Amino acid sequence: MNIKGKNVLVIGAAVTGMPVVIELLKLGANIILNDFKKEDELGGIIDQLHKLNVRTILGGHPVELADQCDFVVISPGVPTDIPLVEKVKSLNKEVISEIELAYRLTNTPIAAITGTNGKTTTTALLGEIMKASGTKTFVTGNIGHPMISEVANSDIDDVFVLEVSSFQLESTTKFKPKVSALLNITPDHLNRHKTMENYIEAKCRVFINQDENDFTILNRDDTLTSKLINQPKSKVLLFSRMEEIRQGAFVRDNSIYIRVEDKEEFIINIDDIYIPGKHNLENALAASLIAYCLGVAPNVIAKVLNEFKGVEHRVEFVEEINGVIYYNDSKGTNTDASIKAIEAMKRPIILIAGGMDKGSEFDEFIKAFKNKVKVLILLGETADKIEKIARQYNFVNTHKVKSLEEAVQKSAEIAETGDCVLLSPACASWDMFKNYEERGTYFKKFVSGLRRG
Ligand code: UMA
Repeated sequence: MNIKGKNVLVIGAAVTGMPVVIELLKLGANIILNDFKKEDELGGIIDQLHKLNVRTILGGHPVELADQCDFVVISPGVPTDIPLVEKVKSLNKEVISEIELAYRLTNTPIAAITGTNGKTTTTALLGEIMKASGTKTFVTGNIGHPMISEVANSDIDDVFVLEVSSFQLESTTKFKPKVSALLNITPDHLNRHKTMENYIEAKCRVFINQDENDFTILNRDDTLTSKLINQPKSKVLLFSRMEEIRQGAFVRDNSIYIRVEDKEEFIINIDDIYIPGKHNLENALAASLIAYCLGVAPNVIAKVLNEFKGVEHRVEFVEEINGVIYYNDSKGTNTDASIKAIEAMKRPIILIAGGMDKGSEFDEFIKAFKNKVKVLILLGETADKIEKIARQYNFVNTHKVKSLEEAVQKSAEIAETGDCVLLSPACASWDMFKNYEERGTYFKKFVSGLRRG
C-alpha cells in the first residue's frame, strides 16, 4: 500500500488512533487527527500529537474534512454512518479500519478470532499455545493491543493472533487471515449495527476474502455459525462439544480429539483443562483447532490447556471474604456472556448487573436465573429496563443502586456464607466507566475494601 505523501484522516484519538498515526507518519503520510472530544477531554495525547506536528481537528466531526483527505482510517468505536464518513464514501474515497490498514502493511500470517463471546479467552489461549510452540507471536486486536503497533516488528515466520470485533470487521475490504474462527453469534451491538443481518454480515467478513489455501473454523453447536458452513471459499473445519465432527475438533470419551483429512489426534482429557465451564471447553476446542491448523503439535497444545489460567475480567476469581466468593466478570458485556457466567457458578448468586443500553433484550438473561440467582443488584442506564423485565418473570428480589461501590456494599450485606457475588453486567460499561477493564478494576478495588473493613 502506497502511503507516502497521502493525506490520511484518522478518526478517533485513543488506543487505536494513536498507533495508527505513529505508523502512518513513519510511512510518510500527512495526517489529520479528528475526534469528537475537545482538547481538554483528551488530556496529554494532544501534546504528543502536536510534538509530532499532526494537525488536529477536535470537538466534532466536520463534514468538510472529507474533501481534505485521500482516505480515512476509522477507530472501531466510531459509527460508520456519521455524516463525515458518509461524505467520504460518497466521494469514492476509502474508509478502512486499523486491522485493514495493518493487514495491507504486513506479510505475517494472521489467525483472526471473532464471535460474540469467548473471543478474548480464545485469543489469549491461542497466543500462549503459539508462543509455547516456539513461534514469535503477537497477540493483538480487540483484546486491547492494536495490530498496527506490531506490524513493523513482525516477519513472515511469525504469527499474529488477532481478536477482531464486528466494529473492526465492518470497515475491511481485503483483510484475509490464514486461519479465521467464528466462535458464535448471538445478538449484540444492535444499537450500532441496527439489525442482526448487518451484525452477521460484519462477522462474516472475517472469512469473506479467504481462499482454498486458508482455513475457516466454525462452531457446529451454535445455531447461527453452523448455518454458515457453505459460505467460505476456504477449507472449513468445525468444532463441537456435543457431537463427533468429520473434519475438526470434538469431544469423545471426555477427551478432545482433532481430525483433519485422514489423521485423528488425541489432544487432552477434559479434566486436565484448567479453565472451567462449558463455554471454556468451546474456547479450548477452537484454540486447539486453530493451533493445529498452524502446525502446532498436540502435546504442546495439551500442555498449555493444562496450565492456562484464564483472562482478567472474565469470570475472574477475586477473593473469598466471610465464606462469600467474589467473581469479576466485567467482560460480560452482553446477555449471552452473562448467561454463561451464571451457568458456570456452582454457588447461589448475588448478581450485579446493568450498564449502558445497547438495545438488548433481557428475557433470556432473566430466564437463566432459574434458582441460582438469589438477588439482583442493578445499576446504570439499563437498571429500570432489567428490573421491569425481571418483574414480568416474577423475579422481585432486586435492588437498584447508584454506583458500583454501593453495589458491592449491598452485595456484602446480603450475601451469606456459601454464596457468591458475581459482577456480570450483561451490558457495556460506557455509561459509567471508560471501558469494561476500568469497571472490573474498580470492582476488585471495592471488594478488597470490604476485606480491609
Ligand atoms: N470517538 C469519536 N467519535 C465517536 C466515537 C468515539 O471521535 O463517534 C473517539 C473518542 O472520543 C475516543 C476514540 O474515538 O477518543 C475512541 O475510539 P474507540 O471507541 O474506537 O476506542 P479505542 O480506544 O480505539 O479502542 C478500540 C476498541 N474499542 C471499541 O471497539 C469501542 C477496543 O475494544 C480495542 O481493545 C482497541 O480499539 C484496540 O483494538 C474494546 C471494546 O469494548 C475492548 N470492544 C467491543 C467489544 O469487545 O464488545 C467491540
